[in-house]
Amino acid sequence: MSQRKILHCDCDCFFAAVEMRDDPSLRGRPMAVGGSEQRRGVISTCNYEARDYGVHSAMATATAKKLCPELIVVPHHMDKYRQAAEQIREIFYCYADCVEPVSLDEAYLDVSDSSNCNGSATLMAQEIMARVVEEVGITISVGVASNKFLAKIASDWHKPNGLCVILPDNVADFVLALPIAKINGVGKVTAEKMKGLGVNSCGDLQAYSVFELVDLFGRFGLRLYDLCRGVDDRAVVASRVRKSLSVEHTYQQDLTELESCYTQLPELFVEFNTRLKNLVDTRLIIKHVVKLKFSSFQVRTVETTHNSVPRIADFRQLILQCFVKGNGLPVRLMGIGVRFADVNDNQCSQLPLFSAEEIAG
Ligand code: TTP
Ligand code: MG
Repeated sequence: MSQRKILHCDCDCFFAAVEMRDDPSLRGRPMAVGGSEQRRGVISTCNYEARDYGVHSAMATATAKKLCPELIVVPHHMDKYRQAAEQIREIFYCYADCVEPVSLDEAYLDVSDSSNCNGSATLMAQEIMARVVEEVGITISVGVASNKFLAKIASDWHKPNGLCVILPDNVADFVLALPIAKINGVGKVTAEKMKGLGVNSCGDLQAYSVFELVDLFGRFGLRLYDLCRGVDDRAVVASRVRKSLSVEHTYQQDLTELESCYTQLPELFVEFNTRLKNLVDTRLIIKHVVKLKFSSFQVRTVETTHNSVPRIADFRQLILQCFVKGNGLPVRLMGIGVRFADVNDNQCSQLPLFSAEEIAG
């Protein structure tokens, strides 16, 4: 198998981050999201200031208040968390067709075949982090590695707002010192058993043969044999049909005129087409979309209902409409894309593959 490039992305203190975004007075003070003490509620999550006091997820709010009397506990706003998660997922889809959400705030991306950022997974990770801050207003940590096991450990390594890249050449060294508790599936009981054997790191575990590990840990022993060597062949499994496809670019120098936007369009269009062609051919287009971000950082989008594969002229028309909304402000980012229907939605047509003429046209 050729070297894969996997990203694991996990928002920092997700529910709490959304609450702090919407009420900046909560920033810099210990706060948590959870049920109230009076109703025997529990903490769903807390910010990093509260973690310094020992507060953590699933702790009774009453216990948390004992550890940290000044803790501010905010009730849940699930709609806001879902909306933020949706926005973040759309960002992921700009970098990978293969996105496996694990929970609201966490996903694996297989970017092995992505042409973004000249194929650099590290640059993609940096862009994703910056876009989540800018577009959603919270921070996310990203791990980059050659498999899911290492990528997940990496995303946790420099949390919060951290990026950790484990290059293939460094895997062997990295796992040698890796504490066994970092292995997903090694809970308290297994960890104790390992410690009893003098095993504290993955390096220590490597001294055991696969037979010995199966003897000691049953079926899990097979997996442990691979994991302690940094080996994990699990695929990233895309869990849903994507809802949209778009490409966008932030320009080093703002585009001050409509004409400059038109000049940049062909390059964006070629990239968009390349990505669209890579999708399976049963996808269903329902809308064409153009997004412009102006120098004021205001974002405007224009979309039209269309069942057809967009041509460059369609996007030119939408750019014109969108540019007007900026009241003459220069454009710092331009994006073009399409939205797809749900497979059951019958107001759409099947997406034909592009011909060379269409791309040229
Ligand atoms: P996590 O990613 O586990 O935690 P987190 O994002 O709050 O913090 P970290 O910076 O360590 O990643 O969970 C994501 C969200 O899921 C979390 O914000 C709240 C919710 N959650 C619960 O409601 N109960 C729980 O026990 C856990 C662990 C999480
Ligand atoms: Mg998280």
